[in-house]
Amino acid sequence: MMTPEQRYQFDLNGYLHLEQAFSEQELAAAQTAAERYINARPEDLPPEFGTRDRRLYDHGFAFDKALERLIFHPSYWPIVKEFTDNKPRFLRGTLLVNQPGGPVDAGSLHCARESYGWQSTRYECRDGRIYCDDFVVFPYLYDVHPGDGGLAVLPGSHKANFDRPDTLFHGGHLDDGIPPGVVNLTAKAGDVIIISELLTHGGLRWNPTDRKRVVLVLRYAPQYRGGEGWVPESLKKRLSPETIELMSSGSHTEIKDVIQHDIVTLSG
Ligand SMILES: O=C(O)CCC(=O)C(=O)O
Repeated sequence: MMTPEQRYQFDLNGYLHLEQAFSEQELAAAQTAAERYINARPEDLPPEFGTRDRRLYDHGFAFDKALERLIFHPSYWPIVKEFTDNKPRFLRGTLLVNQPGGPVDAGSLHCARESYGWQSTRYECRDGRIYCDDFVVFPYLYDVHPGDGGLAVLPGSHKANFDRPDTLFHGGHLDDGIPPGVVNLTAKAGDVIIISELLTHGGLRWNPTDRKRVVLVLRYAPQYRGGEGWVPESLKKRLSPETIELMSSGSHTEIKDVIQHDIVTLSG
């Protein structure tokens, strides 16, 4: 179950910051795996892996079991279940990296409502529980300090009923720094930030010249929501049966086996 505190904060803000969600061992294993991916020579990587821009590393979640395991992490597994009314589907997961010498530029404000239309995405509360049909879990593998840059959000905008006027928030451009009203979320290594895709958000320029930001981007939706083809079939042979099940689509009534477990351990 989500705690009342988590529910109140997510409903109010459209995001949740879980501090120190991972154990030291989990974090160290995830960091080692991410470094192995980031530092690999392209020719040494399996064909499904790679990066076109040194910012988004394809299918990062599948690179190593230490990362794949985070799909089910107990600190947010109850949230994944609640948001989807126990019918979740894991869609895909890249590894997002801002590194000195690589792409560090700002990205503009956006959200599912603005990109795909107001009908595209739902956020509702019923019977004391939250329903959210498009959300992202961001595990942070390294510290982000105030002033570094990174994730910027417009708190409460997941419930906006009007179009965002271009005259507000620098027209959504984040190149000139953080507009008044927009909040930079700074997470420490081992923290997790969860957002609704209805929350207006973007990335501020990454400022440090001696440190990188490494964040796993795990995307979830209900199992009956459409969409295929994000993950190549050939990648699936690397994945554990529990992950394959969570990635499968399903009907409005089917309950996946994996949902019966509070703690999901990868079996293969
Ligand atoms: O943390 C960031 O850089 C923002 C990520 C973002 O905008 C997104 O995933 O859509």
